[in-house]
Amino acid sequence: TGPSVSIVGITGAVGQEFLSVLSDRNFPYRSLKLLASKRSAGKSMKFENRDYTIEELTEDSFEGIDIALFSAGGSISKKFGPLAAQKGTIVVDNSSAFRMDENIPLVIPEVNPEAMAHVKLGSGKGALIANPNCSTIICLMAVTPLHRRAKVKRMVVRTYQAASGAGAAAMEELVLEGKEPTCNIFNQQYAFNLFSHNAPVQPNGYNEEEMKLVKETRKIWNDMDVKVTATCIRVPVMRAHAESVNLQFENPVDEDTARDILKNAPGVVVVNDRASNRFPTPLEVSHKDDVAVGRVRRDVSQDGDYGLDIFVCGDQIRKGAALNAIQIAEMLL
Ligand code: 2RA
Repeated sequence: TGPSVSIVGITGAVGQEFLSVLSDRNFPYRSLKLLASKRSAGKSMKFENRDYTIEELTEDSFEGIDIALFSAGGSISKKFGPLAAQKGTIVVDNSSAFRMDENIPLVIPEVNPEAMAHVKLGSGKGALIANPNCSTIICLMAVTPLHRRAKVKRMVVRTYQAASGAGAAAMEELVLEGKEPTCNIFNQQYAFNLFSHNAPVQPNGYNEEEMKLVKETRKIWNDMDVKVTATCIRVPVMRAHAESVNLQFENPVDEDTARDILKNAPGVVVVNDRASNRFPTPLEVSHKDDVAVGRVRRDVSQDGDYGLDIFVCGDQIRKGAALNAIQIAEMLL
């Protein structure tokens, strides 16, 4: 029983995390097909006591597949995503290929499940569903419960993004083991350093990662008026992003109420121990499902209870990618 599932990009960090999440959540799949490029085809893998052979991704890969989880980069998604959907497969895509397409839902299950209400498993109709960018998911997991209560007018985000978001090779560059730091992945030294995010800078001076936060937030909240600005920084941390978020609200929300709202928010834990100066860290959220929020405080630069500062950390590979995609797949069951 359960749907037939395929994973596109099984050799990548997110591809591998799809397997861990499927297993951790006992996702009820009927069959599993592992797809990758020609280079990896033929290799064998063990998963849940079964042997699998990685198959080459081709136009025929989606015959009889109910759900396909894609994480193999934008160009593969653009080529094979629509093809799979035409064959009746529901594609959950982790790339940026379809995120801003107005006909394709961009979904965080805890935030806007209604956006994919029209997608039905077993209807014979395929579909594309986009997974938001990791920094957007982690930010909106914490901010949306507050937005529901007091309506965010303006949001200022500063990110501290981990190596995992740039792929397995960037993570390896941080494993020094006595070696001198190298500059193989970015155009400058990564270990013991930090720099403006490596995404291309646009004519308006923002890089693409920053504009993803602006545009994806508007689409997910279905609020074209919300003001968002962001500065994204790559830091030498392995696999969890941190974000400092300043909020301006339309309606008042005091600090204690905000903390209570966050404590009750699904997928969120509050780590806010002022007395011992303990707040969320990337290390503590690594390999965890929940996003951690702390430093919850009234913004003293704003009048009354109309402004808050918070600090958020979330595992980039898990909630920022694989877990969110599999939660989307679970909503189809
Ligand atoms: C990052 N945007 O740079 C990536 C992950 N999706 O962290």
